[in-house]
Amino acid sequence: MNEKELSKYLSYILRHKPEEIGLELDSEGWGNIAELIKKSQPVNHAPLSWAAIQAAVTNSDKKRFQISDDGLKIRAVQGHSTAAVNLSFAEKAPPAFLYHGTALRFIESIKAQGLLSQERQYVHLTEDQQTAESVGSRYGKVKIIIIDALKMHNEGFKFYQAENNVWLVNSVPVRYTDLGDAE
Ligand code: HQG
Repeated sequence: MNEKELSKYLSYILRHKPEEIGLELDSEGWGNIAELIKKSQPVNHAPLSWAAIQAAVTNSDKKRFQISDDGLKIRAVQGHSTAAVNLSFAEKAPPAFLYHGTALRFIESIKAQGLLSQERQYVHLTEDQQTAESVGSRYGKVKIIIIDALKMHNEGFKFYQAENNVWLVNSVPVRYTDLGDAE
């Protein structure tokens, strides 16, 4: 596995399917690295190395992963869909506006339902339009949605920020977006 493949593999196991290799994650998302290496071996013919894992963590463009202070455990800092994990994010007031990049073809549905977390635990938002652009373009022709985040927060919605600065919220009603009021 090259570094990109390893990063995708780590995302898959640590965010979505730890059970696929029988890896136990605690509620904060931590899994034991030695166990991850051992249990990955049947899936990945060449054994993963500590150094490769460390490099994938350090070089992750979005800082997706974290290694524990004692060096023994690893977790994804956001993006989970697995019910085994429930990270205890601290609530935080967001900036005035946040961005969400999506595909143009999802817009009608988003206008009808607002932004929903879909398979993941939260809707992911960013302060950075460039990031929103690249996130949205994974699914097709991109559309950037502007979210009136501080207003939402002031009206009672809880916002969280992951270690890698991604903003998280349970859902975004369409009235807080620049898509119009229809709900
Ligand atoms: C869309 C990446 C129809 C939503 C990024 C998105 C992010 C709706 C898709 C992280 C909808 C879900 C997450 C509705 C939302 N109707 N479509 N009502 N509400 N959607 O991948 O935000 O590279 O689960 O717009 O950096 O794209 O993986 O979420 O297009 O932080 O580390 O449903 O993934 O990080 O897609 O991306 P996703 P996302 P990584």
